[in-house]
Amino acid sequence: MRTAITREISAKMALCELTFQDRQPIDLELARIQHRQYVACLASLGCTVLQLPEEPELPDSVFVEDTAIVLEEAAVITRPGAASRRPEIAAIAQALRTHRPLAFIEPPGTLDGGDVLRIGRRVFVGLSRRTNESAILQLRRRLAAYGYTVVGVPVQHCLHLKSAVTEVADSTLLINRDWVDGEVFAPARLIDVDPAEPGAANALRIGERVIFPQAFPTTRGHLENEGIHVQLVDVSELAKAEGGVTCCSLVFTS
Ligand code: CIR
Repeated sequence: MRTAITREISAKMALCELTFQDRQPIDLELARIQHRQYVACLASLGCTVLQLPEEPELPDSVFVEDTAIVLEEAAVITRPGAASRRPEIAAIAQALRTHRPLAFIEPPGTLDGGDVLRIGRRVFVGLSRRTNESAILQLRRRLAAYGYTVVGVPVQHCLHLKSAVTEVADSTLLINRDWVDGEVFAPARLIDVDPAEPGAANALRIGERVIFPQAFPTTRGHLENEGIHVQLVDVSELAKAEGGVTCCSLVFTS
């Protein structure tokens, strides 16, 4: 059984944090429709969706991935790198409390869940604008008890590690090697994004399928040529807030 925690879009999403993109008008109504379709997609792939209510005052609160790392043994509540996002964690900790024992990233650590890519017992953590060495050290100490190795990975030109690389099948990664070095993930098989679609590495694996944005048809072809089953979603409005498909849910086995 898989559970997916999601949260409804904030009425103030237009005031979201932006780092690598210019601000563009966001059609809130369309964003909400797209988000409902994303949630329906999760449900159609067998997830039990736990949709949290809107947090009207927290513009980025739909991007729940950044607030926690959920492993089988425990959940680590993050301390997001953008101060505006720190109030997002309270409701997430509340929602996760009944599913996992909780641990917390403490100051001066900052960490966004979008920087965390778990592959088996290895946990790769992007050293990004949002995530720092202190948080990586804290995570390493916490997760060593459960037998995980935590590896810091420099990323460039993108917001998070998972903007640059995600897992699309067992030991198979979709990657933009201009943004992250592929060698640290050896021996994983690497599928490259199309050079004309640099933002295409963010895919959300649910079992044997991958939720993937409609906006990247050539990379979609690369995935399908490698035997990956793709479930398309239109997330154009969420993308204007610098969000992708992984960031709108926290998926874990229950
Ligand atoms: C932010 O800058 O924090 C949000 N506007 C976007 C967060 C996207 N999160 C993710 O990809 N994990």
